[in-house]
Amino acid sequence: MAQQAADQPATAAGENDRPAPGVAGGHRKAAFIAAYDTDGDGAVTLDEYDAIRKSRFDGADADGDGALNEAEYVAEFQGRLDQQYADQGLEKDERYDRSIEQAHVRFAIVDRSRDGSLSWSEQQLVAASTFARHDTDENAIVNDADPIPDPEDDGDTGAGATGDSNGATGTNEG
Ligand SMILES: [Ca+2]
Ligand SMILES: [Ca+2]
Ligand SMILES: [Ca+2]
Repeated sequence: MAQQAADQPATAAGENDRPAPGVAGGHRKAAFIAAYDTDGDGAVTLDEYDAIRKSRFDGADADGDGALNEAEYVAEFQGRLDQQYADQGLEKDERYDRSIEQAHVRFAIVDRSRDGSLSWSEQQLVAASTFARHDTDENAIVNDADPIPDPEDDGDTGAGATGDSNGATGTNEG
């Protein structure tokens, strides 16, 4: 009864390789659905996904040149990070700074042409791989029917499929 939980619910510890609470939540389908299910039917279609991404992309494109430079990209990420910290009543901390650093690193990765500019088509490449990661039954809809290859809940899959380039494809998605 008075047992202390060994695993603290605090978000601050133990997830060093994850960007931040809920940020770009590549691994968690539920978070993905919550973030992109515009019409609230419990499923995320490609249309819903693209629409949100496009408006976010356009919103981040401060100078309106149709692409995101590193500052625009990081600012967009930072805006969402700030919101998450505010929502969770967290103070900015080391983890926050690290998340921002990671956003800079991610920009270098997603800017495939390495011209310092993230075009919408580059962004779409990232989006496609992120969506595909959740849409495990490949029907262009992410919903409860998609088996989760992440042994986080009951671990009956044992797939251990979270090891790929974590964060690298998470980019702007969350
Ligand atoms: Ca939907
Ligand atoms: Ca721009
Ligand atoms: Ca699916």
